Amino acid sequence: MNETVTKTAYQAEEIRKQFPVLHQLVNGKPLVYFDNAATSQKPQRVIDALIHYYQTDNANIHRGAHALADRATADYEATRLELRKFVNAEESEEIIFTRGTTDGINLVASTYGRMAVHEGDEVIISAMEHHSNIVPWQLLCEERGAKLRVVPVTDEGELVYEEYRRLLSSKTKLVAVAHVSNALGTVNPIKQIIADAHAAGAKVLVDAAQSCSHLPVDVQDLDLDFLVSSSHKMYGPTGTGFLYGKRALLEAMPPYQGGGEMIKEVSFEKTTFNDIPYKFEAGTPNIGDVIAYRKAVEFINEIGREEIAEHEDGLLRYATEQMRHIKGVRIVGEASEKVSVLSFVIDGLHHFDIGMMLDARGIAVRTGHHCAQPLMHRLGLEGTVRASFSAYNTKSEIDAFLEGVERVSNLAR
Ligand code: 7TS
Repeated sequence: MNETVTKTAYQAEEIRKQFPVLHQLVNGKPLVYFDNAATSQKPQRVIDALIHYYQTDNANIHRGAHALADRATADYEATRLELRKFVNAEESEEIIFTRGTTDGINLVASTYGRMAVHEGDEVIISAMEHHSNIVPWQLLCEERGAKLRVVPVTDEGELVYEEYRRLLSSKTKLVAVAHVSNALGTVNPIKQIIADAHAAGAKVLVDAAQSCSHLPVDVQDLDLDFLVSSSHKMYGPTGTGFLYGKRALLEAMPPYQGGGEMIKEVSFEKTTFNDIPYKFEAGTPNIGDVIAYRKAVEFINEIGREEIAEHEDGLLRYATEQMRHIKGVRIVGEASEKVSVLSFVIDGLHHFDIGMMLDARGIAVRTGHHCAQPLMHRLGLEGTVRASFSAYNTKSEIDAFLEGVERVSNLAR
């Protein structure tokens, strides 16, 4: 018997309809939103969930003895269950809500870091990290008398893998690396990075801020120790995100912040801490945004990450190919594995000016160092123009962008 699998065509136009913000004119032109690596737009269901919470369920969670508190608690915890599935964690207690990626990295640096990193130890990061995956480790290393080691990158924007292997040693306590570079779109070989770190006896934190909404991430398959991400880059609200940590590690770690919710019993003599995940969720959390976050995950799941990745890859390939024909344009970041980010410079023009001229045509991009100054320094640049694509972007938007870039580039010829 022949089984035919029919795949439905990707419906970018249908997906766009779910995003009210996309349907507007900017400077008299239809908005082309290519600043998705900074933050993605939100589908109507996320906005509705936020309004619904404040209109009908607003209450503090885990403590009230009334219907509203029960509903809010159930919805808040439902997001944790959804995220457990999303990253394939073994248990939902391994998902900790944070304010976002930065908060998650600081949490791990302040707790696991202080517990495991001592004088003479080493923490490895890469030269393509976002500042939020550099500075917390720098602070930790300074405090502990430890050394921060940096894996260099090639001109194409890939890790120099042999150098990573060389840096790993029994002194390495932690490797903290981005799954995807926000400035270049490089996808790092995290499975191999994790396996090599484990062989050296080190734990690994993966910064998935730029990958979660584009690529499947399976923490058990990766045997990952810590994963951090932000809701707002995954079609969800700002102000929340999550940390995944292996149960044994989270249980061994000291608390991050002290306060309500994270305790079992408090007396002036001794406080006993709550179980995970609550041990790391001191104080009233960002309830409404966490609740709405589930709708964002649901949106991604409905389309499918493989489908989203394939669509974005098509856009990236098309845009990259066409950009090569535009005089004066130089693409920055030519890694063999990339997702959704096209960084470039134009000879004779400052990136800020390019951004302003594109904005005048309704095209939103980011310009500058992208919070990755050491990477820009390595590449000999002050900054780039970055276009970053998402599930709702279309080929005709790329065409509008290409026309804009060509016009802008012609000004310098
Ligand atoms: N790590 C990476 C790889 C990121 O891209 C970002 C944000 C962060 C960490 C920090 O995330 P936050 O949600 O805690 O701020 N990146 C960007 C960007 O590329 N443009 O604006 C923010």
